[in-house]
Amino acid sequence: PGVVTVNTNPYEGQKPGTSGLRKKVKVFVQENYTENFIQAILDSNKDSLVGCTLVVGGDGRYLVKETVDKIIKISAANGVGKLLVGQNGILSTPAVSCLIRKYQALGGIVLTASHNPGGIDNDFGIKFNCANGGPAPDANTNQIYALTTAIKEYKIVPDIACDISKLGVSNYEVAGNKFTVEVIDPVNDYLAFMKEIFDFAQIKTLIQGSGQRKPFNVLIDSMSGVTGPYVKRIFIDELGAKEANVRRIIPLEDFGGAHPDPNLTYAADLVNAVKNGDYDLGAAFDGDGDRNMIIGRGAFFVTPSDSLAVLANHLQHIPYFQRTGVKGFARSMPTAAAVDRVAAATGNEMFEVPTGWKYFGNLMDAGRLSLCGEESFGTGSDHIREKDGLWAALAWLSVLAAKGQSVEEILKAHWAQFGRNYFTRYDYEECASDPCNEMMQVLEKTITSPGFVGSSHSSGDKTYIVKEADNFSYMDPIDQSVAMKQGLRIIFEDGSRIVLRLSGTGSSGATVRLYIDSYEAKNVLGDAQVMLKPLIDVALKISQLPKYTGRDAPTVIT
Ligand code: VG1
Ligand code: CO
Repeated sequence: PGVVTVNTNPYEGQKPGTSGLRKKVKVFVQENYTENFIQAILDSNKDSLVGCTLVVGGDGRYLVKETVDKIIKISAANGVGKLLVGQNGILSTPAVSCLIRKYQALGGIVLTASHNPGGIDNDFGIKFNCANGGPAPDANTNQIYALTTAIKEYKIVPDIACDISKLGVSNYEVAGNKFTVEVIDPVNDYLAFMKEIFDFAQIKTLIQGSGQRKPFNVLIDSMSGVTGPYVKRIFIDELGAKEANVRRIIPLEDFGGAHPDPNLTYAADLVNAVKNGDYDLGAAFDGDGDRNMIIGRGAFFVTPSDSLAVLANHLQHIPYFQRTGVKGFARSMPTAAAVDRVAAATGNEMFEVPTGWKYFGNLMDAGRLSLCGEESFGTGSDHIREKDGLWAALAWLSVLAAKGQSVEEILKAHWAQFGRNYFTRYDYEECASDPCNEMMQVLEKTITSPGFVGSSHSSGDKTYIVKEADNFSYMDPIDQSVAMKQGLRIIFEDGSRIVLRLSGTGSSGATVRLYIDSYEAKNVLGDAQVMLKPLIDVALKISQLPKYTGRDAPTVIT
């Protein structure tokens, strides 16, 4: 087959956000829109492209298959040596990361808009991951963006027809070079890796019950996202769970019309099922399989910040960490600081990075970070370079098996030992962009003005005195790269924090995220919404959020 060069014009706005380029499907289907972006990704790797291997797959949403086809044709034309493609275009984000590392690929192209709704009227996304398996760092995504603004042509081999529904290897000759597409089982390599990391026999005994212990009844919800086939193989085929222990395990192009985001709002039906049923643990994953929500019996909710801290405190129960040792912990800035207390107690290094998994990669590559997480239902370790929903559920089951306690007992023991960081996040989704940008500008000015540090703010019988306030910036300790303007922070003298930032993953309008974190050493059994009410009031007052957004209530509360 022959290479064709197609003239094209740049599109505005192909700037990757927190995690890749995410837009409405109708944006991606514009003539050459997707082709331009793929060519820019390949051009950003020009020096090592010829003969390289790339991993390609996505979360099963609408447009994944068509886009895989375009990637095959454009890769062939640009000298790529081999593509590893998930069957039917299916690969979870953590599986892509695993495959890139295992097969020493140059990188991977992940087709997902994660937790955003899918289908013809909803979102699609394209993300590039590097050779370490992690999301491309800012320098690389900036370069990709720059290339999209100047693109004049792309190369394609229109005549390659590769059936990605069938496993196997197809070889082509393109301009005298060999080009190979290998369609692989999406689960095999990932499953093999999970079996190295965890003690499957121990988890199976927990789930099936043994002698004096009754079966530990789980309810695992794939939310019609990509984790379905992984959940089936791992939980049913390997760990002996029953069909009744899993839900929504067939990936659907529109996620069944649902919002594949594992939180209390969008996974409310799982929460209700666990609340009203005889379950010891409920877990849900997002569209692309990197997020997780963990709830215990009676739908006892584990905040992702607490989940990170509990796992940090129990890594010795997981075979992988018995082998590698524990090198350090990290969290994103808005994530509650519960894990910091575990780091202090265990003498581990602790890092605070901006929002987005790409900021953890360098620390892992340098051997300084074993476990990290984000408040946005992301937990993971240095086994790969993405957050990993299924890994988190298996990590929890390992801890539960080793401790022989319930989720709630483990949390309560944790709070008794370390105190509790109460945390909540308010999301105001799809607001008008201009007033939100103005709000952030005005607020930044307010909190960085002379006199703001030291000022006191009251609500009810609580008074908070500002100790520090800024727009968070981060210097990577490994390569000294700097990320500026990562979120407005107000830190009070008692350690409580208010954080405000605009989402970088939405596809229309602005989403405002308000994060509240407050520590209590003794009073650990309260209700987070009640405990944090005064701070929330202070945050709404200082930011004037209701005025700027026109909203008197958030879309989602976590
Ligand atoms: C959100 C989360 C962030 C996460 C990112 C990607 O970003 O807040 O913690 O890393 O999504 O997750 P933002 O910019 O919208 O706040 V995923 O599962 O969408 O890849
Ligand atoms: Co995701």
